[in-house]
Amino acid sequence: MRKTITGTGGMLLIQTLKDAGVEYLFTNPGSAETGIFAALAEDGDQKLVVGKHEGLVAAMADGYHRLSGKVGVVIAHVMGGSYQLAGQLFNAQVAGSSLLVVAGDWASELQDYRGLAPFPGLSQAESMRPITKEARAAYEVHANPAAITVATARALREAVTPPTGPVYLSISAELLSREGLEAEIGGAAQYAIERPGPARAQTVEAIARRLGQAQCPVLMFGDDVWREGAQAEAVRLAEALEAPVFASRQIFANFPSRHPLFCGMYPVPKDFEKVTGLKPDLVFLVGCQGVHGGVAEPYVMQIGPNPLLMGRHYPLDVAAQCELRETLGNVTEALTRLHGDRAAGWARQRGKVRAFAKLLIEREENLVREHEHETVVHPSVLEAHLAEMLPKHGVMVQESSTARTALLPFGHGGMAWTRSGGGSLGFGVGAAIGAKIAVGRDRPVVLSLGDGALGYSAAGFWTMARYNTAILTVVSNNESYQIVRHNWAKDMPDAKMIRDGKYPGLWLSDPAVDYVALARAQGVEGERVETVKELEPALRRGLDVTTRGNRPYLVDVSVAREGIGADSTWFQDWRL
Ligand SMILES: Cc1ncc(C[n+]2csc(CCOP(=O)(O)OP(=O)(O)O)c2C)c(N)n1
Ligand SMILES: [Mg+2]
Repeated sequence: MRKTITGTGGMLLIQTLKDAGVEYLFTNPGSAETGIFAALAEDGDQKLVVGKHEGLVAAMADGYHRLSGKVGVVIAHVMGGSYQLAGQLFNAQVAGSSLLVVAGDWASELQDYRGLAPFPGLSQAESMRPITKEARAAYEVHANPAAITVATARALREAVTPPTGPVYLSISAELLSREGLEAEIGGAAQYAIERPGPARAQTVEAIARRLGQAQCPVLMFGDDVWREGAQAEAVRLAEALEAPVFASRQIFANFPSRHPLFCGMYPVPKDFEKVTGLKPDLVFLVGCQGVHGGVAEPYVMQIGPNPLLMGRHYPLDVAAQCELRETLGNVTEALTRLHGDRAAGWARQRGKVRAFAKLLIEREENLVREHEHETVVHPSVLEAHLAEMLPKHGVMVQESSTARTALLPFGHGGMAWTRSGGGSLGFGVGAAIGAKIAVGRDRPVVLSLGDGALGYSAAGFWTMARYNTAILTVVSNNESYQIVRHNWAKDMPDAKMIRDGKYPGLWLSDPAVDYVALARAQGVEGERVETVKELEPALRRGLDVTTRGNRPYLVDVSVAREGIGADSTWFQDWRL
């Protein structure tokens, strides 16, 4: 129903958000948004979640969106604050997260520069545009109050329409606090556009025919499989085909990581052919944002609701923009219909695929056995403990580059899992808070992050304590930016720094950071683990405090450094 509303610009905005069902506002406030906060003080229906850095705030909204499916709404500050938010908005853009960022705007025709506002000649919305959905979804409202409600409804709709992504909305600070404005809002406008339907019958047939003819079809399930809740259908297709499933860089566990057909990361490794005797001759990408790197298989099919990144650097033989649940169901059904007896033989013909998947797990289990009696916690030993102890109905937010996870049961039937997407560090703490707000008290949330990653969002424990988001934080503390050391050695194996074990900028100790004290100073209790013996009791306490006690807790685990340069504690030692 349409209705006319009156009040300040801030009230019009808050009313529109409320009308759209927005419950939480993630924020770091400033004085260009006076009108918004004045409106909130009068209304008070929506829950504010305050973060002490904009990066945290954006990550909170993103974590909330990912686990709730709802739009994460951020009230941010003008240019200076918005730029501080940019690293995490970048992650949201890559991930395709539905976020709405609203900021006050000090642009004025009389005075073209004001502190914190964009430099003369630039506009705030334009400055944020490259990190919005498709690098185009940044809007501004300057003069017309009626546009506040229209632009907000439009931004919410943009954020959830495929390709989904973050939208930025700049609203004149003066309009936000001006009194006596009038605008229309209304349910009749609706906030969503109906999504694409299932693929056409002839496309389904073409896909099923080729899948059935392939000697070894490779399946890849992307994040739209998770978003559309098509994980069960993905499993059924893989099982009907007895086909190997690989993952590309993705932000959700779209296929169960402990399923006997899950074969690890794409591209298909060389030893796959050796172990299975099968040569992959077709790849079927389902709901993926494309592939990172090359595509080796000679035949490529891709389906999903978002065509933006389909076939950008590889050919497409069959491709369709469509929803996934019903389409996958239809493909599976067509397989048996079209291939009859042949279909029954696939399990035998590709029986070794399960052997390959099993080999990956066995390798990991052997690593655990090799290290379980050492005093220092090896990453594989931490992994094995987490795999055994974490409840299956929980959620893991991961921001740890070299922590191991092959043994953890993520995906359909196991834990929900998410990671940043864009790789811009500073995601973890905020995202875990948002995720916990989304899933509520009954589902445990575990944040697994590196010591390096933690440094980018170290002010977030205060938010955890303030709103009592009972998250178990597990730090893989190797006192270094370990993955960067590994990457440098891969990129320049003959460089002097690699030969001498001198890695500038990667050693994070000297002085060591006391992460337990860091959390405690902000209201979150925790403990440090230095030996394998202490690990299990500490994790048990952590799980107990967070689940039964409903309070956040941190376990800072000192883990062994691995790989090249593991012994190097060198740093450029100069001081004033
Ligand atoms: C915002 C940002 N700055 C810098 C980097 C580069 N970078 C990638 S991984 C990494 C180190 C991560 O260290 P840690 O979280 O301790 O994980 P580890 O590799 O030690 O397991 C850095 C600095 C980045 N990805 N994002
Ligand atoms: Mg580290």
